[in-house]
Amino acid sequence: MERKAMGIVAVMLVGLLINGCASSKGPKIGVELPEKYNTPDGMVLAPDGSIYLNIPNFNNDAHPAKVLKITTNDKISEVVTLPKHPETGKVGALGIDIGPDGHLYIADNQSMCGFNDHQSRLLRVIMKDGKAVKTEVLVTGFLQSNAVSCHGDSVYVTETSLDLEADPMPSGVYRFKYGEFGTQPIQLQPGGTDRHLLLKFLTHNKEWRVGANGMGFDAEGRLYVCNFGDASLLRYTLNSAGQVVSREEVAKGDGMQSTDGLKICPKTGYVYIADFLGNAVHKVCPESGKVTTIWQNENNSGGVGGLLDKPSEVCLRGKKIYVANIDLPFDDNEHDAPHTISVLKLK
Ligand SMILES: [Ca+2]
Ligand SMILES: [Ca+2]
Ligand SMILES: [Ca+2]
Repeated sequence: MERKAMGIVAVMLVGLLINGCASSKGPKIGVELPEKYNTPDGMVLAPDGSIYLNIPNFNNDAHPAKVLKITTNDKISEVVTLPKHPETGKVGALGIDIGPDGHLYIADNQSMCGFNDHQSRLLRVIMKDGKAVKTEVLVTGFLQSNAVSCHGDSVYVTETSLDLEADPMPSGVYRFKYGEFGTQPIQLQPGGTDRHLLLKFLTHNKEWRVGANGMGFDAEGRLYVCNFGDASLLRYTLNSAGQVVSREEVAKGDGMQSTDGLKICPKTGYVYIADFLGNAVHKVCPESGKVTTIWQNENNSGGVGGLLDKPSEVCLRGKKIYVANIDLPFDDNEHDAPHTISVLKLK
């Protein structure tokens, strides 16, 4: 057996040991992506059962950023090629959600492309009869726009840093009402002074200065936000005017090394979280805050056979958890083929 293959077997065994259970519970490859779709990230389940998937292609941006569709039988097709930022020539598509209007709302994180001068944006892909018609710029001036959630009359966007120099580092969530979007993009004021900023919090981790990341609303309309660097999950209760009236730390650490993308099961309220640093997927009980690790395997699995390879996002569909392996070359990880969406079984 070759050394790499032996390493992979060792990693799989570690995965089994951590999980302490049979291999049938482990991840499998749901979708294997060709090189032209080398970096997957944000996902959202559409009303018709397909999943929309952002492909920012950070790892090899010779290939343009795309939105793909994963059909109910796990086949992929292209929805749209995202337009590049006019000044940077890049587009860093991270979070995605679908509005009540059926259009796609997408965060363009320019910081991930190396541009930290408030060039990040919120985009909208206008959809008609399942086809992309055009892409609009709704908001400019984010430092690091990341997750997107459409809820009620507004679209919410996490800003992963409000100030890259500050320590501890502030980050937060912006809120925009659909009615505010006009022919010209909204231009945000920098540094957390803009009136659209709904909430902010601090990240104390000095090594991983990554703040507000994954986000979602539960069936009661409570807002969950991940604080990536502090490996915590926060929950905010909003009043009918949309203002924050309370904040709780639902979970922190307890097996989580970072909290990246999240999705909430609308039936159980359990919060499913991708853990980029831990190379894991966890679920958090909304009542007790208890963290259950659904799957974890060591770094540098390659993603072979469906093993996690720096997961950044999750998406729930039927009895499955889809996991996007962003596979960024950080934290001793190497970007390598295969490029995958892993699938775990949901109990
Ligand atoms: Ca993320
Ligand atoms: Ca890989
Ligand atoms: Ca890798």
